[in-house]
Amino acid sequence: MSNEKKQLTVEEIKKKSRHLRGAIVEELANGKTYFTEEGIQVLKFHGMYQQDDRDLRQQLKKEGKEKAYSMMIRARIPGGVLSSKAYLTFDRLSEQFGNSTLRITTRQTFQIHGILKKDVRQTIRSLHDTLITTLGGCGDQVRNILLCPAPHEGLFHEQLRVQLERLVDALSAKTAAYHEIWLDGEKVASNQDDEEPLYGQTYLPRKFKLAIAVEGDNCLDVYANDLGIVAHREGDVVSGYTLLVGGGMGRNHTKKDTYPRVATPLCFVLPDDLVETAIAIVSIQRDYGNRTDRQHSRFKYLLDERGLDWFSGELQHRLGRLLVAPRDLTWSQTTDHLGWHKQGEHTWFLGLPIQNGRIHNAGSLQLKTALRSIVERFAPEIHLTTSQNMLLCHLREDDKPLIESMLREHGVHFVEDIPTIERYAMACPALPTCGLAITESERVMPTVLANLEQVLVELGLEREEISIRMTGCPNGCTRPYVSDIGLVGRAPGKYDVYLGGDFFGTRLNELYAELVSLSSLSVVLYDILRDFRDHHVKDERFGAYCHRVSVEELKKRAESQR
Ligand code: SRM
Ligand code: SF4
Repeated sequence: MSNEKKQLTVEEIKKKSRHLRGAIVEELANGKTYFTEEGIQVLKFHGMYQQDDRDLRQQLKKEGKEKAYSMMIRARIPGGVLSSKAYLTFDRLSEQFGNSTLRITTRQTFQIHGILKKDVRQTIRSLHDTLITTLGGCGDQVRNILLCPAPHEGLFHEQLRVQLERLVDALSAKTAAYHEIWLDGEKVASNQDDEEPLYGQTYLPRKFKLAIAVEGDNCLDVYANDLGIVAHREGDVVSGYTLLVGGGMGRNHTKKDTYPRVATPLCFVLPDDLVETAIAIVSIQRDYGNRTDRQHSRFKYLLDERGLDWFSGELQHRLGRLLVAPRDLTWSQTTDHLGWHKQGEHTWFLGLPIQNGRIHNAGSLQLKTALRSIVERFAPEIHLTTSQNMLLCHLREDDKPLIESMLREHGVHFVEDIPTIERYAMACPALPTCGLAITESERVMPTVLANLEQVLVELGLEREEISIRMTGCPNGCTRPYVSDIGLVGRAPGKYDVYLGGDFFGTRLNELYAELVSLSSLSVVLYDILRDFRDHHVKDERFGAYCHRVSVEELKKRAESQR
């Protein structure tokens, strides 16, 4: 019941907010260290979350003090591409106002944690000066749109970038509230519906995610998106797109009717029809998506409740034409773009592995300092990847040796220096910043990987490409349900283990073991990895092996050995 009340409240807050104005200006001026619940909901649309340091919570409570509030600010960086100037601004702001770290997210953008309420406006202004917005970083609207980050030259990639811009333009919130509140302070007297032609007063029932992948290479987990767009190539041009609908990872341990879902192929569209079709798809979710139960408001539930036939019919009706059948999709790679790659005739890009996307200085690893020096000196364009890594682009061949030595001097690891298991690993921020975390994730991942690496070395499997993803709760922020091994926080210190996913991200994995403690994780995985080593068929990957043998059978085998 209280759930229902809360959900209705979010809808009411949106409606009352006059296109995302709410009382933010007044709250910014009230001298308090935190925003009200109403303010928090509106601020999400502006790209920020109110958080508190969960490491300090108990102690502060004991001392009768207020929580250590701060804001996490998430930018919107379509396709993850930003200028060197913008990078240096993020770097500076994280030092000046944040917790001195920068976090690359699983959706190709940056988050800065730890910004005090009083510094939010200055942070947003500085980002705006380098053409970065935070509007649309979070909230019930279309989120940062993903695009394969490889900076390849050529018409095909150029066409994808243009298409991305068109989608961003068509699907972004148009409210003037962002400018009014954060930038010029001028009130644009408008409360008309035409201020938001697509979203109206209440925006979408929930977040909505899009990604554009290149046929054959699912480097960005296109199946985990509400609307996945797969570009087909003919010669050096885009011949059209296959659209996939209804992907999403979020679930809740206590609500059985919530579940992760991989997107379903829907139709094929010609390049000129893509934007119009995307708008129509988003508008169906806007009009029919569940607005009374936020646990059931994602697009995937609308599709499952009404069926794909209903959805196709409604879409055809809105478009005024029949849908064309989707093309068959085959995936042969999930490139992470790490290492040195030729970009054009005279330029290179370097993909750097960034553990859990966290850019910081810690002991002998002076990653943040190294990147700052390189960006200042060589001004590369920066591309962020969906696996929390970073590409330094447009580098000159002659500069390669110096760049390498600058990175090495600062203890930065190249892809060839890290264990293969680390290369394909991701962990979400979880504690101490995430208000929804049940367990640790990012902070314990290095230990989990070190233990697992020992097992892999012992079994001679250290070169095996296995994707492993950890989260501190079932929401699925690192997309753990489409990886070979998913570790999902279930209770303090305990994780559910999922197996049998697909390295290419096309299939959900299945629950293998529940409530496993951190120290037992590698023990639990040892026997299965050994069986895999001894019995997999040629070229069969770990996830595919678990799927073929079946997770049920693996469980039985484990039980019989107890
Ligand atoms: Fe997420 C909520 C972090 C990608 C599903 N996510 C959160 C919040 C904002 C917690 C909150 O609501 O208070 C987390 C902030 C933690 C912190 O301290 O920074 C958070 N999510 C992240 C990031 C930073 C994880 C990371 O390791 O990079 C990712 C930011 C992406 C971005 O730039 O926009 C992130 N989140 C995802 C993904 C992956 C994706 O989109 O490809 C998912 C699964 C896909 C999906 O949406 O279904 C995801 N996050 C969620 C959910 C579950 C939504 C649902 O349908 O139930 C929540 C909770 C919610 O929305 O109620 C959530
Ligand atoms: Fe927080 Fe859960 Fe997302 Fe991790 S998966 S960042 S714990 S919401």
